[in-house]
Amino acid sequence: MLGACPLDCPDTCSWVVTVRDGEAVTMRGNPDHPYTRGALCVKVNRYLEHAKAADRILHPMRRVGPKGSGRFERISWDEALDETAARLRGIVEEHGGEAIWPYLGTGTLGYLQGAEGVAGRRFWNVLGASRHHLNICSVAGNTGLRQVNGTPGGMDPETFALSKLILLWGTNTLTSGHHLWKFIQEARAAGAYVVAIDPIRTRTAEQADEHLPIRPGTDAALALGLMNVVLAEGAEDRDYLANRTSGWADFREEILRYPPERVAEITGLPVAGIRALGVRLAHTRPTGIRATMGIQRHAGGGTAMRTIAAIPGVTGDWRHPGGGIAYSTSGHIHLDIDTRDDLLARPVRTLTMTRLADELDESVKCLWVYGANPMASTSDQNRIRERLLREDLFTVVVEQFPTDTVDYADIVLPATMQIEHADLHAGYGHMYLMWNEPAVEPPGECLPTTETFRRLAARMGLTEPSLYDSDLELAEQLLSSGHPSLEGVTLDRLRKEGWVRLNVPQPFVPFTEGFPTPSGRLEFGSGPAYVPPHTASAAPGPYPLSLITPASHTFLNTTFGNNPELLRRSKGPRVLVNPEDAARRGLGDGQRARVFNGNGGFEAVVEISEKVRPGVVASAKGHWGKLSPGGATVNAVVDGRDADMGRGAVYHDNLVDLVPVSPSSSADSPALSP
Ligand SMILES: Nc1nc2c(c(=O)[nH]1)N[C@H]1C(S)=C(S)[C@@H](COP(=O)(O)OP(=O)(O)OC[C@H]3O[C@@H](n4cnc5c(=O)[nH]c(N)nc54)[C@H](O)[C@@H]3O)O[C@H]1N2
Ligand SMILES: Nc1nc2c(c(=O)[nH]1)N[C@H]1C(S)=C(S)[C@@H](COP(=O)(O)OP(=O)(O)OC[C@H]3O[C@@H](n4cnc5c(=O)[nH]c(N)nc54)[C@H](O)[C@@H]3O)O[C@H]1N2
Ligand code: SF4
Ligand SMILES: [Mo]
Repeated sequence: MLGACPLDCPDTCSWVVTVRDGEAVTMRGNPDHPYTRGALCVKVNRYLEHAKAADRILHPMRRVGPKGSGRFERISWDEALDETAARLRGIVEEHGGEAIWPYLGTGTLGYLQGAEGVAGRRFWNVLGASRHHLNICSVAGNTGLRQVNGTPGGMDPETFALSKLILLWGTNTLTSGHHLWKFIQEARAAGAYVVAIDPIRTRTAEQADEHLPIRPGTDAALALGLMNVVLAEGAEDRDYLANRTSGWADFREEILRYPPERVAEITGLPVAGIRALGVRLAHTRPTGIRATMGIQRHAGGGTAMRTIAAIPGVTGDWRHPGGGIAYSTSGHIHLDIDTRDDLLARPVRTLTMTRLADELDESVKCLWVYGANPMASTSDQNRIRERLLREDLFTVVVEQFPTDTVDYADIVLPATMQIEHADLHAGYGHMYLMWNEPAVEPPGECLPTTETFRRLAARMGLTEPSLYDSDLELAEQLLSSGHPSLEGVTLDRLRKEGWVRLNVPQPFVPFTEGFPTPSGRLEFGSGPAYVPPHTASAAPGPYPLSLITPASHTFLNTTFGNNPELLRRSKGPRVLVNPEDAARRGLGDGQRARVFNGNGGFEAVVEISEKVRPGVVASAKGHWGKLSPGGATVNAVVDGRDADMGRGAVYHDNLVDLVPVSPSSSADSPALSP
């Protein structure tokens, strides 16, 4: 049976599930898919094991212990639907629909069951619920790119095979979307030079030809410095600048304010290294830039993406296959996401995902969490916990596993996993649409998100017909936008073939006919081209270390955080500390430390390493608090603060300090040992 990986990963792999006697027995990467080419990853290789795990939630449950205790009794779906329907109706009548916060995360990106299609939106519109701004991941970068190119969409990642210089900029390819690596290797075989720009010497940086260990949050300054060298070399593409871009005169002035010497001071990189890369950039066509979400999780993250996106405008790289910038291909996907906002009786407020701690106030009476694990994945964890303990808050969590968030639920509803439901997907790192056919029956009483909403609508007596559309009807509607890129892409074909490439040329070179901006040109824009990170602008204070919290190699966000083997392989929670910073604090390798700031703290095992520069520490996201010593995750120290664009999150832009934890103080920790 052909399916697709639902996880929030650019690669959206095609998989083949073998079913014997109604049971899924093997799952393999589809060898025929041009991007998957037969491989899954260290995480999803355990998907079947995970789907059968002993801790899988199989039945609806009602809280019996105090909030946060995670103590539940099994109830029937009938009881669960009666109770949730009655509570929702009561809340709408007494407080209005906006007292409901439908908190949808990225547990699945499916267009039917998850984030990309905003599952449940019709239902919430009929109730008049608050709007949920899913800003947790990529919004600052999307906004910055849109200002320049008119869309976050850029290069087809497959065309990196044709690049001659590849900048892996704030992206850990081998961990967070490794299928791109094949195309990078192809380019290398043809002579390409690969540079990683990352404060951490990641496994990707280790494989690159060169690694620039930049000071966090200073990438826009580096981009300006590189363009400064391009101008000094006289290598800007004057024809492209004159005919295909707008705002060049002003932007050129901005570039001239950033000579390599100044950029070296800001970025902490050597002048010679900046100049050498600038010269290389000036004379290597095509240059392909792979920048993903890492660089935009900063105070100036949107601006960083905007300024980096200016580079191909200056070099004219958009002329060539293998040139330009690739952030997310989502801008090239033109499915008809009909959110049915016409069903709203009146405009409603918007609540922001990463501001759960601030915005979950008395005005919210029901928090409906689905596809999300905010107690582990969202900033300002300690304040979220306080909010979730509120007695008059009705919390429903729709889940597959007993996560940190489930512990705070009043009602828990069991959700299907990908092999058990239908869904439509599009990669955000490739150019294919994918169909996921259910391979097996759901275990226990698990239901797909779509079916849960249909049943709840019926129990509430809602009469809007579109609330009862079937999964296949929803998929047909999504495919019916009439956009030329979907010509020939039908549901029948998807179901038969598993995946279909968008109807675009191969190789795909975007913007040859102009940019989807107001001027039709690449827009350099105005305003500051570099916004310093919080960690640089904050006055010297009690927390001197800059913390990065990147993707874990063994988890996908907090998904798989409870898989015993992947947890063991993560060796975590761990924190990377430079030898200088460790010595100053009397920290030894392998010792447990508390990482803390004014928000709170979490515990991690110290790994002393030159992989991080002095002043920078790193600890991966994805661990569950309840399985960690001390009961908290990295997000206990992450501020609930907005990036410069789109209210993006600032996961890599926080100040902390470390102290050793004496063995006695954590001996009574409820957690597994790492
Ligand atoms: N294995 C695995 N894969 C994943 C995920 C996962 O949790 N695990 N998460 C998925 C999700 S949700 C997403 S959004 C993507 C994210 O994928 P990535 O964009 O790769 O996200 P991060 O790991 O946050 O950051 C990437 C790199 O940016 C670096 N970085 C941080 N700050 C800066 C900076 O200021 N400048 C520069 N130049 N580099 C910086 C980090 O050190 C890190 O190595 O990956 C997806 N893939
Ligand atoms: N410190 C730090 N924190 C981060 C980040 C970081 O870089 N650093 N990155 C952020 C990013 S990029 C992202 S995208 C967010 C992700 O944060 P979340 O959106 O909270 O995603 P997950 O933590 O993976 O939790 C998803 C949950 O959805 C469940 N799930 C999966 N499929 C389904 C389904 O079909 N139905 C239902 N009901 N549930 C399902 C899974 O079991 C899982 O528990 O985390 C953010 N958190
Ligand atoms: S997590 Fe990414 S690399 Fe792993 S199977 Fe899913 S799409 Fe492929
Ligand atoms: Mo994400």
